[in-house]
Amino acid sequence: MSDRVSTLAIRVEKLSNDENPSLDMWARKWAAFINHMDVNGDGKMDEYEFVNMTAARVRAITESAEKEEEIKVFLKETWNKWWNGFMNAENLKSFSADDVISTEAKTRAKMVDMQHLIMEVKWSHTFFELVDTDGNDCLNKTEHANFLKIFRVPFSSALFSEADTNSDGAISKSEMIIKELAWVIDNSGEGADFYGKIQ
Ligand SMILES: [Ca+2]
Ligand SMILES: [Ca+2]
Ligand SMILES: [Ca+2]
Repeated sequence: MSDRVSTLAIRVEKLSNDENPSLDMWARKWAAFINHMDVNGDGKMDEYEFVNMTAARVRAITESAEKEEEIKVFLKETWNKWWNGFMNAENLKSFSADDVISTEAKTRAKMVDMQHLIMEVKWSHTFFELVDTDGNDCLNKTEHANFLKIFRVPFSSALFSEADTNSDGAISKSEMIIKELAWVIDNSGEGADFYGKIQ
């Protein structure tokens, strides 16, 4: 590589980071999420991985065929209504982290749509209720580990502490919902590790 070319490469890299500091966070969050959900390792999350395999993990944790069916309907609806729209596809089969990263501005704008935010609240609320086995409206470490297992994320005490915003040793429903919303819409590090430690 000539000096001129390598200087240019450094400049381009620097420029892109300076111009859009949020891109890194967005990219890292989505790379981590898709990587966890990509069971067959083809670099994409397909509909079967998102809907059926997630529902199967819910069944394994709750030991309930009824809950598996309920969550399957919810995930299918999410895929059809939101992911088709975000990816601008009528019959979306799969997408990669790069697809979400390259469409950041448009996708981010669609995600702050009020109806989408309502769905996100329902999303975190639904998964919270599924894993709050003792029904005390708080998640202990075992229950939080089960939540993470649904998304194929290994549990760690660090993840639990981050989610437990007020450090009272339990994750309340509002802590859960606020962190999940932050993961979806915030540009800063807030909620960034909600679906596992980002790289
Ligand atoms: Ca895959
Ligand atoms: Ca509980
Ligand atoms: Ca707490």
